[in-house]
Amino acid sequence: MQKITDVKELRLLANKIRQDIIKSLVEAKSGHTAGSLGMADVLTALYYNIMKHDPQKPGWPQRDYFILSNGHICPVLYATLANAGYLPVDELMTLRKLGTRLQGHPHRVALPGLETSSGPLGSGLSQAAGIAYGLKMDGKPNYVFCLTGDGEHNEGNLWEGVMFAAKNRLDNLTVILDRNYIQIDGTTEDVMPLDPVKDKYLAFNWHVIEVDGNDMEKMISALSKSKELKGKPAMIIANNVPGKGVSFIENDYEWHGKPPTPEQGKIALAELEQLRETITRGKD
Ligand SMILES: Cc1ncc(C[n+]2csc(CCOP(=O)(O)OP(=O)(O)O)c2C)c(N)n1
Ligand SMILES: [Mg+2]
Repeated sequence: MQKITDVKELRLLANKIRQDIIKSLVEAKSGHTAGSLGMADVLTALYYNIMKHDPQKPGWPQRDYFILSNGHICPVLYATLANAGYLPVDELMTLRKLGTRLQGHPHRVALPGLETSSGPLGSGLSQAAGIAYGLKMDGKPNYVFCLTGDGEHNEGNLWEGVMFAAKNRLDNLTVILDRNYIQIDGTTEDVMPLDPVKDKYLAFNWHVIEVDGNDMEKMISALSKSKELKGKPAMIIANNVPGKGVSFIENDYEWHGKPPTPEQGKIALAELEQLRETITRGKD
């Protein structure tokens, strides 16, 4: 796919993806809003600038892999894949409906472009490490990206993947931590403190980069840098605002797993539209 380098264009795409997330969640009447909005910049950076992939050929052997381990935020993945051309944008309105390809948690065989099924937390990092290991065994240059949640780090089996990746020096793997400090029923630090997460990954023998996950320019440079790092897997701690772009959703764990009502959806879309105009005018 053609790489987009213009930061303004990328920010406008992330805004469009956020609007599509809101629309699909309002229509579905259920689903995960905060994490999806928070990760729109990261997925835009990956799919429009960083990864080698072809929406016309989802199984292209030379593609880079994206593994969504925190499967519940799939509305952002579906909206990104749709806007990139993997599926019609209109199909986003079928989210969570009976028989849809857009299941409430990603179902790999249902939709081209999905590399794994996810939803049960804790497995994606190991799956990504396994793919990266296999690619190395075959001497292939493909790169693997994996997104994980911070609440997801409460799953003990995730740390087995962290050790495996370090042991096998998987420098064809970048894991991004959706560091939004919320999870299903509270803040991460209340439920099960994760900090100092940077020190933890350094102690597990990973490269670590910390970045503002809502800053497109910085996110792209962190992702590009992580691909160049050698000898160890890379962790990017993407600090971000859950619900980013919609004032009444931001930084509130109550929005982890509920959709906007139609009225709230209208307000959310109006806010995002205003943001779009600000970006277009270059004032933000
Ligand atoms: C194995 C497993 N246990 C519990 C759940 C239920 N669950 C879904 S999301 C979630 C919280 C995850 O927190 P985080 O990864 O930080 O997601 P965020 O709230 O930031 O979107 C939990 C406990 C699950 N999906 N899988
Ligand atoms: Mg979280």
